[in-house]
Amino acid sequence: MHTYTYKPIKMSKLVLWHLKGSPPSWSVRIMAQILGLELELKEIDFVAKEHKSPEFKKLNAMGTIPVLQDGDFCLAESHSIIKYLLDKYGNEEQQALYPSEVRERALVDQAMFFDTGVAFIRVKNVALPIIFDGAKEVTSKLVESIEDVYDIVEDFLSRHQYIALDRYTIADLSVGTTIAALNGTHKIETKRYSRTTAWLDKLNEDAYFRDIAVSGAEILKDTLITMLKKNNDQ
Ligand SMILES: N[C@@H](CCC(=O)N[C@@H](CS)C(=O)NCC(=O)O)C(=O)O
Repeated sequence: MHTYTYKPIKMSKLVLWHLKGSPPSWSVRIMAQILGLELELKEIDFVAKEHKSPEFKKLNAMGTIPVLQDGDFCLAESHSIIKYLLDKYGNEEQQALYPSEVRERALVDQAMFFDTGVAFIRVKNVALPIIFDGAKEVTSKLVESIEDVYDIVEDFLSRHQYIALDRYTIADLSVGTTIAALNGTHKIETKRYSRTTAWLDKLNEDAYFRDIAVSGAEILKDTLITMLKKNNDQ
């Protein structure tokens, strides 16, 4: 008689340090939903600067969120985290979200780096001075910098149906969450940015995007409005 050894699939608990009002955290959570992964969410106290504490910096010296812990493996930076989750846990069909064909991948990377190096910086330039430095308004210069991002997104979308290619990729996830956040700060003019509006509507058809990014953008917007009011009352 044969004896079989039962070998469970090895999967460590995935922990995500996040914040409900943080766009890069939304993109990681949506990616996890797409892949059917359960995340143990640990929310940090952003206003109390928990992300700059020595304890947190042991996880991520950059002092930014999100941070993923997969067993003893720790990774910061949402774009790296999304790629890691897809590489490690995505099935063959899901791998198409980050294509292997050289030029397709380059276009996805272009949009991902645009997100991390340009678009998301504009969210930070608006939010951090309001949260930490008592800023009393979103200046016209900041509004211009947001419209500059909308112009770039509109241009990307004039070349392809989605942000990088003619199909949905991980870049839509990253840029989409950033644009959802910016839209909460400075509303996208439908007529001027018709392609961006239509693309965001398409992203919103997805329940995961709606549940996490749209509700997260409301939380971020409410936080900023409350802080602006407080800064102006002082
Ligand atoms: N490119 C990074 C940006 C992460 C980031 O800046 N997160 C914000 C919160 S939404 C943060 O931690 N800000 C604190 C800081 O920049 O000091 C990513 O995609 O993970």
